Amino acid sequence: MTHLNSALHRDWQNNGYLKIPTFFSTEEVKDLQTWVSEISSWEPTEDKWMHHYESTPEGARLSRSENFVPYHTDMKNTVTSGKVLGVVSELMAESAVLYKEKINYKYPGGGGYVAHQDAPAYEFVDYHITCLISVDSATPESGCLYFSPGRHKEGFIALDEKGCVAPETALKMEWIAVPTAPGDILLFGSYIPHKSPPNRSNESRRIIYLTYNAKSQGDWRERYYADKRQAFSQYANDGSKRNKQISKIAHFQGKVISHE
Ligand SMILES: O=C(O)CCC(=O)C(=O)O
Repeated sequence: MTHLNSALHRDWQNNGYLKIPTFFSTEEVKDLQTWVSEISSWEPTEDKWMHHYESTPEGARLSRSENFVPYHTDMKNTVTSGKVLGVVSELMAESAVLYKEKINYKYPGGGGYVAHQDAPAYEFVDYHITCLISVDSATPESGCLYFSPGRHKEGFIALDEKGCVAPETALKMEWIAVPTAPGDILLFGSYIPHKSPPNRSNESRRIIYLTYNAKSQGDWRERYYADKRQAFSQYANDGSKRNKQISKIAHFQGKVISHE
C-alpha cells in the first residue's frame, strides 16, 4: 500500500521534511493521548524506560520519556507495524525498523531546542527518518518545530562543540515554522536542521518521536539505549556538565533536574 503521491514525494526530496495532516483519526488520537498519559505516570526505573525531568514555572515536570515501546503493547503495535511503519518504509524505499522512540512533553514553560541535526546523536547507522506524531497541538507559541528547507542535502552543517549547528550559522539560515494539530504527522530525515522555541503558552505540547533506520542496516534499538544509559551514568559520576543534557548533543535549552 502506498501513502504518498508523487507531489508529496517531491516535497520530501526538496524540503527534507513532510507534514501529513490528520494521519490519525480522532479516535486514534484519543488512544494516543491516553497511552502518553499512561507512560508519563510510570514510576522511574533503573533498567527499563527512562524519564527526564526539567524545572518549569510550575515546578519539576517531565521533559522526555524514552524506551517505552517494549513495555506498552498498544504503543508497540502502533509503531512497529501498520501505517507509521508503512509510510516511513515508503520514504526509505525499503523496509524500516524502529531505532528509538521518545515523548517530548514541553509542558508550559518547558524548554526549547537550539538548531541542530539529529545525525550526530544517532550513532551506529548513518541515516534515519523520524515520524513525529502530534498528540497535542504545537504552535509557534507552544513550541512547534521549525525547519530549514532543503538544507538536508549538505551533510553536517557548522557542527559546533555541542553537536549542534553553530549559532552564528543558524542565525543566517531560513527557518519555517511547521505547526501541527493532534493526529498530524511530520516526517523528517536525520540531516534536516531543525529547532523549536520554549512553550510560552498555557497548554501542554506533547509530541511522540519515532525514529527508524533501514532494516538492511540492522536492528540497533537495544544497543542505542544500552549505550545511552551507560553514557548518562558516566556523565552523572564524572561531575560533567553533560548531565544537564537529555541527549548526547547539547541541544536542549530547558533546566534539566534529573534522569530516571
Ligand atoms: O520537541 C521539540 O521541541 C524538538 C525536539 C528535538 O528536536 C529533539 O528532541 O531532537
